[in-house]
Amino acid sequence: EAPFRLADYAPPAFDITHVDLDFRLDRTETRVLARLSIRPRGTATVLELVGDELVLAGLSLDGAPLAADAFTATPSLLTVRAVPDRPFLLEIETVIDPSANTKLMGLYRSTGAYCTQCEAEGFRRITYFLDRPDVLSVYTTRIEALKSEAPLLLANGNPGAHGDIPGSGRHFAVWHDPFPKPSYLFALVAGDLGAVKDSFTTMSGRKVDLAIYCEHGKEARCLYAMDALKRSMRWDETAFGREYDLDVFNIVAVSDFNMGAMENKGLNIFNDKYVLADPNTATDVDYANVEGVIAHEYFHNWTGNRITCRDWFQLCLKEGLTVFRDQEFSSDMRSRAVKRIADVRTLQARQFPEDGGPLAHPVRPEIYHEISNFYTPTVYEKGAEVVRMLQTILGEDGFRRGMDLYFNRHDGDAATIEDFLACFAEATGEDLTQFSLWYSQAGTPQVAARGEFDARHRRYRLTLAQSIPATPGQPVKRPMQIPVRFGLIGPNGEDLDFASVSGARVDGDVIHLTAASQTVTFEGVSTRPVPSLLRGFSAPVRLAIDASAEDLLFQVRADRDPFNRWQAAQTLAMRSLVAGASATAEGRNGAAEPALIDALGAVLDDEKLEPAFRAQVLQIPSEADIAREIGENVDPDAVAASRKRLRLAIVSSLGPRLLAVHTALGAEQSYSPDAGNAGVRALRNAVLDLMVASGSRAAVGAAVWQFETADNMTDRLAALAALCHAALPERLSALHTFHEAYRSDPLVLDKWLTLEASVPAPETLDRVKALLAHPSFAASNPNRVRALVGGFASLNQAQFNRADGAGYDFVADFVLDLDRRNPQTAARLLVAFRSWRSMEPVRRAAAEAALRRIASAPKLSPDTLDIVTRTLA
Ligand code: HT7
Ligand code: ZN
Repeated sequence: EAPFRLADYAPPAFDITHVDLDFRLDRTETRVLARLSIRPRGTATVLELVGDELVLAGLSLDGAPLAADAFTATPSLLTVRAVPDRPFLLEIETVIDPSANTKLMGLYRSTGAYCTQCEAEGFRRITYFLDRPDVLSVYTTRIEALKSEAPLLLANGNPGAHGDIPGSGRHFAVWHDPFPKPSYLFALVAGDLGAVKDSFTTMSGRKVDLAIYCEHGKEARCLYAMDALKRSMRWDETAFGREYDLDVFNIVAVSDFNMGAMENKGLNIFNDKYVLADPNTATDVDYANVEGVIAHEYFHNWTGNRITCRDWFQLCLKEGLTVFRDQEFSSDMRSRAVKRIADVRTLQARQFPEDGGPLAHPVRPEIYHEISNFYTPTVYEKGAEVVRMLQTILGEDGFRRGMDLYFNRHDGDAATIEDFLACFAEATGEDLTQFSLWYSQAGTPQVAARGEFDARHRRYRLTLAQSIPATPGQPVKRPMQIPVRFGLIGPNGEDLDFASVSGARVDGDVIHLTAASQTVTFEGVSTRPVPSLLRGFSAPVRLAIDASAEDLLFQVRADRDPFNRWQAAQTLAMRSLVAGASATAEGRNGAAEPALIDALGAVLDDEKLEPAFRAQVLQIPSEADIAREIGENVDPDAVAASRKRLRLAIVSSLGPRLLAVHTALGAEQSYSPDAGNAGVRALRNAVLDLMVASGSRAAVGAAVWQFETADNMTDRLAALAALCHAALPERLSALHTFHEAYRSDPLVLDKWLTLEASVPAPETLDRVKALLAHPSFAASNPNRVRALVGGFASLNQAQFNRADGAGYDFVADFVLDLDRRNPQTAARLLVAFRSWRSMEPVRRAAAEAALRRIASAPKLSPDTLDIVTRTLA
């Protein structure tokens, strides 16, 4: 199939101003009557509407059935010849089978209900349409269903008429959405669901009815999500001046969902994992995720729905911006520093490997084969970083002025990145030409920094050089505008003043690096500074700086930027870990860097620091982080050994202090998911994890005791995870107990599946294979698949990357099997292979063989074919 290219964009030849949908729901034979009010934009006389696995049951134009020679219909295309050159009404009847829809795109059944997923190209599985985001229509939806089966009938917009259909046992409801929207935002839900209801009064005094629907019996687990929704609605008013616009806002939680959630206008549909939370079943991280995803989908109402994307190349216009907005929301709700560290960890763990591997693509891609493979960390997380840089460059006020102009100017539009940037340029006078390269150049820039202090002239010179690696289709890169937030730290920990600066534009504490190399000269610097660069991670780059261990330790103790305190500790740890991995590979024993132990000890003991921050510092880089840093010829066994050894060294040096912190934090008040309370648990559990890793009997006993007596899922799971991560025999009965306790709660069992899959032991692969046949696993459910197979491939580095290739073969076989039923989820699993070229030769060959086997399999879906082809390229 030919790819889609941004350069080929052409506006649609027709508008569809109104869409009137009539659904007669049936589990296997749902009839959809679509009345489309179509208006030609130009002179085209042939109308082509796309479909996907559709069956056409009727077609008429302006009330008259079309003759057989006036159209052709295949499951994927309806062509109507000789349409009028004036507005006309096309009526299309299609028949679909929701129960057979295992792709979970279009209309399908989950949680005993009918539900839909239309982004990106699911609407074409409901009716033939101009299924592209620049066709905006006003929708009216009538739903008819058996009342006993589906007492609840929901669609986008505001509720209209509803009633019984006498003598049939059926009823109907009509919904009208006055805001023109693209088809990907269409949604319908029908079923028998429980609900929690509330209301919200907007800043202009309008009352909005709120409801969250879920499986009966789980209503109490929706209360936190409801609270998060109301806080999100208020926050968007205060932070961005954005008010909600319909009379109702509904959320439905379903258990079969390909992604996290979907922002359908007025009717968000969620993976239940991001709605349901109570202390016994959800961890603190789950609570934070629920809050973040509820906010994210709600914020899409303005950034995505009121202003949508012109085409799918512009996906980051709504996703990067909305991730930025949800990150800001969570920062305001919780600790800003800790949230930033968590977000950067995610970016580095997910986006950096993508940007450095065969699947690298620009934040705004310019070519794609299968759009559903572009819901990536680059589009989302790097997209958010680009918006954050814009804010750093323009300042908070300038950024807000640009956003206001964007909302005012483009409300109701299907917009582009150019439209977006033009608003900021106009509102602030800033030239964003060079900045816009962040949208078109893939690859993580490397910034090398070198400082030189001239005591005699009280001068500090900082040389910054950027280089951007080649990525697929982009061999050569141009220098970008990189905002480097900085401070020059003096001996007492305060930032030093300077009299003047030259060599780069410097606004306050931001250096604008714009050339390949620039030397910034600070005059009037009283003493040798320790440079603190990229504060708050002001740009998504890799910083290479030849800082001494002493300077890094000083930064951990004294930097006034908490992010860089954390970063300095990570850098110290990473140096030890990388050195340790090469030592292991060469048959030597590496030693822990003493400065690292000092740094961790200093943070551990510093009670002025928030516990959640101290917990982040204690979490040294993961095996995947270390492998990424090593970059080539990686031996995952050596990496695992190095990490294990360093953790043992930390415990052997800091043991009594770790124990003291654990004991001091022990007496906790009753469970509350708020950030402060969660932070205490995070620190205590980070300490426990380290102590258990040492294998000390007392620590293992403490973990078992915590597992057995905890009154909340966070502490219970953390104790179990510590036993699993250390592959201790005590894990076996604890895992069994855990499964027995939660056997009827699939979301909790996902945690169990992931822990089973993450045990770093050779027998894990056989256990994972056996679990595929366990009654608690279902290959039809994406959450179960991601928990077990995804958990194995992404969290168990040494076992997935086994030297005998059995880990690769297992995942490849699973992907091939799943691909026949749910190609999107299969393709996403396959992404686990993205760093195969960085492995040592034996593993590299085994991974390549598994990938080639997939590539040559017959009847691969376009999704999996696209990922495997690019991964091998
Ligand atoms: N905008 C949503 C995207 C989405 C999606 C994409 C492809 C296949 C299934 C999907 N479900 C949801 C998610 C978001 O809010 O970013
Ligand atoms: Zn989104």
